[in-house]
Amino acid sequence: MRIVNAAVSVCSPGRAFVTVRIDTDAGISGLGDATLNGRELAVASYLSEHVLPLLEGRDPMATEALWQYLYRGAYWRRGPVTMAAIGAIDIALWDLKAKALDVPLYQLLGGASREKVRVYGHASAGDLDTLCEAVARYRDMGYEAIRIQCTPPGVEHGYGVGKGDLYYEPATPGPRPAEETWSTAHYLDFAPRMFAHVRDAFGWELHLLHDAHHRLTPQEAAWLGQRLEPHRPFWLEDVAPAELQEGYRLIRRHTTVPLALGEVFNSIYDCRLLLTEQLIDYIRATPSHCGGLSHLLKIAHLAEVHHIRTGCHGPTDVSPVAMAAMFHFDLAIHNFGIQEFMRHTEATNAVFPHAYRFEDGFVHPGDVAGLGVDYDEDLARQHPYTPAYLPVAYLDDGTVHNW
Ligand code: EZ4
Ligand code: CO
Repeated sequence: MRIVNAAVSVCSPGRAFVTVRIDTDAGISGLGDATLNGRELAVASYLSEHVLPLLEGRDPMATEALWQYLYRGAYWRRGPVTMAAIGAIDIALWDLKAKALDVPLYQLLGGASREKVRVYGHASAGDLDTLCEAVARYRDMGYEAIRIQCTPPGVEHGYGVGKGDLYYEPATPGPRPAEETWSTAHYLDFAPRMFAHVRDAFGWELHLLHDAHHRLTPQEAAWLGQRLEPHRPFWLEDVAPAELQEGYRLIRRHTTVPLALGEVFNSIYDCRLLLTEQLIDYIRATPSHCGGLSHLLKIAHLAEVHHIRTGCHGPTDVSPVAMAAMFHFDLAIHNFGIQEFMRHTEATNAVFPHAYRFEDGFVHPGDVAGLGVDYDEDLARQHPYTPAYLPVAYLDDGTVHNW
């Protein structure tokens, strides 16, 4: 079997997605997701100008060799654009390989290690009572694990607060990023009260998660972690930026709160120290942003050696193609922890019909050969690309902060 064609396309059924399709002379095709929120055209161009023309005539079953060729062969290593592009090719090749062997992809990753994949949903609101209503709505849908985000009083924009009921999308359409203001002091005052309020309302029946979205220093993160311990969060996510991995030693020394990190990581080198020193509990790296399944498997195996579990990033800015890749991965690896599962809109699901299904707080990837996802290209063409950006955050004195 040989690759005869490879193409990338960008569509916006409500939000932008970058999709790769690889075709073979055997008539089998594979799909990959190259979406990088707010930087879609950079990845599409890297793919169409520099990667896709190299694939013709190659053996699509040689997933590892092709990965190494694209990674080492570029000379310029790592980085979000490059690794999202390599990730999309790799996912498409695994899809192809599983279709060629006529098995659901998880069978090639070790087979099922569990019956189903536990997922968490996103409850958010502008005040605590509405937040409890949102938590109850997710609980009633069957979610056993729920991320809670609420706008702190005195803060103009809390991170992670959606506009609608069930859909959360942080990017806003337009030629420039939206601007938001942030106050760490108000947030630190409020976050423990938010947890206390939700625990009072729901007791211990639910796993509660929370995302600080890179806004604290390690010392502030340690302070917050201590105060959340009595409420036993499932995890506290992205409490501080991790360019300085050693910074997490400080957080770790001061709190037992479980830490999750890594949704912006694009290679194993972003988390090597975090894993080998057991500085985190859950690794958030995700296949489409982190070099595909081939690379993510290496991260998961290194994590397993150090008693760290996975918690793949699964936001709405990852298409159903990469979501399916995660569900197959989650079902197969031993050290799976939990899977983020935000809900795509009906418009998105129509463009990417898929076999994975949600039931009572869990997802199963389905038993269709390959990933179990299709791409309706005619429908996609009816949703042309619309530029959208993630917001930029400022402190109240105008200093640029981490969004
Ligand atoms: O803000 O994917 O845990 N999930 C998140 C996400 C990110 C977006 C950025 O594009 O933090 O919602
Ligand atoms: Co996050």
